[in-house]
Amino acid sequence: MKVCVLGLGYIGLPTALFLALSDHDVVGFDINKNIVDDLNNKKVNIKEPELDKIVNKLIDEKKLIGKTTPEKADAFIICVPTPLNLDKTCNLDFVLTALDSIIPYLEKDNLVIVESTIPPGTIKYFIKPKIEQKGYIVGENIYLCYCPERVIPGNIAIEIVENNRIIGGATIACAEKAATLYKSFVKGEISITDTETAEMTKLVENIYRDMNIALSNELTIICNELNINPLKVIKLANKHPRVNLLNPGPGVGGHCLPIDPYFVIEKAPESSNMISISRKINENMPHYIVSKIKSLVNNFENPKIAIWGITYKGNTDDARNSPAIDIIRILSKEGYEISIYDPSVDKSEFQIVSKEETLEDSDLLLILAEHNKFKNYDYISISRKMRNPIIFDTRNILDVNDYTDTNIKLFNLGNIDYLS
Ligand code: SAJ
Repeated sequence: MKVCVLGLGYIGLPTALFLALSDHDVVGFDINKNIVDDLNNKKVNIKEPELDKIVNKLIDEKKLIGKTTPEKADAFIICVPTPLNLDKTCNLDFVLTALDSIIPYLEKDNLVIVESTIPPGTIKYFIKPKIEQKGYIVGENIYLCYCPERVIPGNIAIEIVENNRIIGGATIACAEKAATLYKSFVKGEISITDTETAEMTKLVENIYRDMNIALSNELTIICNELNINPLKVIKLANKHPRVNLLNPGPGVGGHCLPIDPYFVIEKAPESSNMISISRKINENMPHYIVSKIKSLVNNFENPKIAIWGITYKGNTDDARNSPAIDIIRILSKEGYEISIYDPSVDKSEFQIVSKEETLEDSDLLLILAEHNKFKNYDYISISRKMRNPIIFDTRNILDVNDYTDTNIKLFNLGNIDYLS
């Protein structure tokens, strides 16, 4: 097939690459000329293992080309962002603009697929009518589907092939046509359903995760109040064969978990109780962390805080909606002297300095992302470079037992209200 992938970001670019690897002719379209030029110059501008190896070959073999205008194709796959509006409803502008941009090129029997995360009903009430306005009949002479992705950043090259996928078709014929395309590169199970079920399922997956983390975060606050170590409680509870609590942390970031729950809340605000409360708990975690930081440094005059890791989780360069950014903003607003180190981030709105520079005259080392690199450092020699050797490891990457007989005072979310 000839496939036009719209949006060359974290999802669109790998999708374009793996379709081209499976012998389809792929046009990667993006409104950003720099991204298109990068692709044509064989440059992958997202930090994702394995992709740069693939892109060279595909561009050389002319199986993949980047363009700033769409063109005629057999299938169109929309992979553009769906951010939150200020009122926390879904902003469909990018999806609808992408759709408008392909409508002049649509031909009979084309397949149109949306992969962007969208509220339930979007395909039925927004996308389908726009296509049918042009005289097509969905399911008869044009095929329309919602096919959400499930890949985790950092492991996309493997998960895009191996994960199970859902295909929501406007009709069964639509879903079957899309299934044929996805089967060309997906090894996971492909389940066919209707568009609204697929839209809701995608959201439920991330809501489940957000609520699970919220429960761990709330238990952390409660246990610390009761002088019980929450990390020990969670570890022991997870030994039950049917319990799987996720890790508490400084908050929930990225472009999925902090956003997707609101796409359900906007459709059923009166009934979305647990979903809303979970969001509030996770959104409050940066404030909880700051309150604990204050109790650690407030005895010092002009305390200096070394912040390590600003990404939304470990081993990514992505700082979108990172709780670390919230923590940095709160600390800066309150006048704390901070300096920031993150070995995986090249560009940031904040000044990033070397790890040595952050440690100089510091009173607290605050770890906010679980980069593997951080796990292998020698914290005994690191602590010697600090003015006060206090570490607050919000990601539980260091083992408290390794530091009991050292000069380091190591706190994590398990012992922040007392030293265990
Ligand atoms: N987090 C915790 N505790 C945990 C796990 C995560 O605090 O135990 C935090 C992370 O630090 C991060 C946030 O939650 O700030 C989200 O991280 P994540 O690893 O759960 O998810 P993402 O956003 O990187 O990717 C998710 C994935 N969803 C699921 O695993 C259900 C991915 O599969 C989805 O494709 C992706 O969202 C998406 O695009 O929807």
